[in-house]
Amino acid sequence: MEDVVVYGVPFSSYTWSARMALKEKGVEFQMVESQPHTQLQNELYPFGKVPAFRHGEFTLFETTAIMRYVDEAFEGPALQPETPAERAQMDQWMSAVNDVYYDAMIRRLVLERLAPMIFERDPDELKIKSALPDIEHQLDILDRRSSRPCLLFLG
Ligand SMILES: N[C@@H](CCC(=O)N[C@@H](CS)C(=O)NCC(=O)O)C(=O)O
Repeated sequence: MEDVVVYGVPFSSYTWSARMALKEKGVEFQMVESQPHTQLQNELYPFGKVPAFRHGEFTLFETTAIMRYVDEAFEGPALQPETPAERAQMDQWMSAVNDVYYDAMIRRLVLERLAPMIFERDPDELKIKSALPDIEHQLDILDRRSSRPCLLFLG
């Protein structure tokens, strides 16, 4: 098999998504630890974010593009639903996660809570506090739209 490589930060949620798609598909790959905005990452992803992906000579950035490519380019169990309606719902939720959920859950809560480790500064407690009602609302919507309830521990 040609080289399959994910370039990213192990704890990054988007890097996890790319790796999970490869794992679910049963594709062997190498994980190269690469921080955002380094020379390597800027070469692979014009805006320097993680993850980036390489399959032989072919490179990609943007997690949904990577996951869709992984599903369609390799043998293994299908990761996407078959019907147009179900695929559209998949796109709808991935887009909502990118556009809405990521900001509150990751930027304003998780990254802020991990600020001492990542940015070497104190967490911005006001930012975290402002994220909590938004997250509660977002998870409530997921609960109402999904057959699997979300567990919420915001206390
Ligand atoms: N739209 C991108 C978002 C990727 C992203 O935001 N990655 C974060 C880590 S989880 C990152 O690189 N952050 C650094 C930055 O935004 O400068 C994708 O879907 O791959």
